Amino acid sequence: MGDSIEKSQENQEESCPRKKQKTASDTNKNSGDGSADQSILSKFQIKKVLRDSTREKNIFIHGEIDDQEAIVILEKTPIGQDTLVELLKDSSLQLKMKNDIYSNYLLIPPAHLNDIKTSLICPATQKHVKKYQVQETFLVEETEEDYRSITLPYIQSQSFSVQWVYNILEKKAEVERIVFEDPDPKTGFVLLPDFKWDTKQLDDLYLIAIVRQKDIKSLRDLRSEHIPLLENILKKGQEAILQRYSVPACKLRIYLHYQPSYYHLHVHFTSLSHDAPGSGVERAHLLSDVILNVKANPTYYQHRPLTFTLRADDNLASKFREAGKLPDC
Ligand code: M7G
Repeated sequence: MGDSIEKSQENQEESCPRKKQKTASDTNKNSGDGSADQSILSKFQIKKVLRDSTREKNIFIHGEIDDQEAIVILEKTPIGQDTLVELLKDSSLQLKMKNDIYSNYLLIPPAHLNDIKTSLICPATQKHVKKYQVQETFLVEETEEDYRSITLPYIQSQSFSVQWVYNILEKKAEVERIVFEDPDPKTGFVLLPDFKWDTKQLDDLYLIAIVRQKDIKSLRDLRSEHIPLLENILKKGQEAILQRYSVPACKLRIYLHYQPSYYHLHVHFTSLSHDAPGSGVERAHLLSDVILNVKANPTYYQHRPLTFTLRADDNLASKFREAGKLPDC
């Protein structure tokens, strides 16, 4: 790990260029040369910092662009091992303190080694603002009956739009980022870098496999008929990542979220060495375990209580509270 993608991908750069993605928003319309995209953040009016982390070196900001709600996420990128020689040689150094054998410096790298991964959601909904705001969370256990009477009606009325998913499946967006696709309508999927990964280094490798079938909302819908689909994603996803990035299956964490944010079945592929958000036991379900569970019991995920976290301000939390499911929270 620590290798740059450019190194392991020298011959594939043509088929997978790292272009900035256009959004459907008028605000982000671009003249074709990317100039509108380049200046878009200068119009961003900051309203509130939703979250920041000195440890993760990121900040989530809520604001407006041309009267449209927007969220900007800034994140310092990891230091790639292959840039070290240049970084140490070509940066300027300012001494901050020295005491005996100990000294602190501020290193100012050349601009191209000092980039900040930047994500923009525009127009953003209130639900996006909530998603990124720091909030108290608590565990909830959802029974089969809770799913039917609380969660399902909630999903049907309030979940995030999955238009971005359809854009990928219909080749209207991120076409050049596709790493692998299987066109089979039943067992097929599209594998591509996740929104959270800038694809510059393998340390934080993060891809998602989006299934072609449109009617599988989440883990809860998985039954024995989906085993060929799940096995196909596991096998071909691993093979494609090995081929493209030279990362073997034993270095990958492959899982589904429950609850997901987007109710169109997708599988997360992250580097085992990357502490990816949402990879904890309260949300991540290993795909290999899911396959075994469904094989052992075809309706395992329909009947089994599932535990996950909810945020205090989440509308789903209010529904569980109203149903008397969160007596102490
Ligand atoms: P999730 O489990 O539904 O929710 O995962 P989470 O976002 O709370 O983890 C959806 C995954 O899709 C996340 O890892 C997102 O970063 C990723 N994602 C979301 N959007 C809107 C996009 C997108 O437009 N393109 C790509 N490539 N990935 C996305």
